[in-house]
Amino acid sequence: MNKFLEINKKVKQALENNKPVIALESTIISHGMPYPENIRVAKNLEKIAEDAGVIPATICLMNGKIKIGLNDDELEILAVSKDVAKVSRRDFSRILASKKIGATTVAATMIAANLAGIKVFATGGIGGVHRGAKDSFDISADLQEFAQTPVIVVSAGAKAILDLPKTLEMLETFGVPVYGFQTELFPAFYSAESNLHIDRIDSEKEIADIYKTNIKLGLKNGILVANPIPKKYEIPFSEMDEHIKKALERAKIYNVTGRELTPFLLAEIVKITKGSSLETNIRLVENNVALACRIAKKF
Ligand code: PSU
Ligand code: MN
Repeated sequence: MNKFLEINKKVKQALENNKPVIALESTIISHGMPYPENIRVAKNLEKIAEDAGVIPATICLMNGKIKIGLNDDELEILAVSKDVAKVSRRDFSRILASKKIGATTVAATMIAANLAGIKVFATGGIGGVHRGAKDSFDISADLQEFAQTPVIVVSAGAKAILDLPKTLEMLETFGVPVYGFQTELFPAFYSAESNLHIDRIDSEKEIADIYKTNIKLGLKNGILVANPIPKKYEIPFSEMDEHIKKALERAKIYNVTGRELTPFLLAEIVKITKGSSLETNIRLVENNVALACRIAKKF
């Protein structure tokens, strides 16, 4: 076992006894949602998993360790502290070596989950190719991670603030399978569908079977399961697009780039929609956790 790993008792026991476990990320807590909703969501996601008979493992970096499975105090620190680094692949060792607190993005959570032997991970939406990337070159490290780390990630597609066609193209280039769960249209985070076609899969078992085949073949890539938000909670794409454009303009005015951009856009959209995007964001993550639990049980 990797010497940096600190797996809590419940998760360790579950892994040793082949009981289902899912990973959860912490950037969504520290940088993706405002306080106090973030802590409420973090705890509720764990409860959804527990109620489904699955052990949740929220992941972060703390005291020079990769923590797999957090207690209430640790979740609280991530939710409240202003001093939490956003950790993607490139930041991983810096934050460990300096013993700072780091919230893990999709990329970093995949690395940690894979080290711990956790196969399924639920999040909101993955990072991807930003709009305007042909000038800014801003492409999330999440995409590269999928090319090299064998974890199943359940997500409501990619965040609608992104360039979705280019995000799918990039995933294809990296050899990353994207499966629509009971849909052939790529979900657009706040909206249940975009007009982009992906391969459809109808059962949790098929996803587990594909993962197992992939591993037997010696392939190292992850798998993206795109799970649409239930229609009754969605904000239609046409409506959302207006808000996103406004948020993007503000990012330009304030010259927000790099790792600050995604958290800035999410927070602006919450302001512009007077909180309704946050409500939608919460619903879709809950929905993803529920599906991740059902997939984890197929192993
Ligand atoms: N999805 C959300 N909220 C978030 C994120 C995703 O609903 O905060 C985070 C994830 O941790 C994802 C990260 O990995 O945003 C992508 O950031 P960037 O574009 O800087 O790579
Ligand atoms: Mn970026």
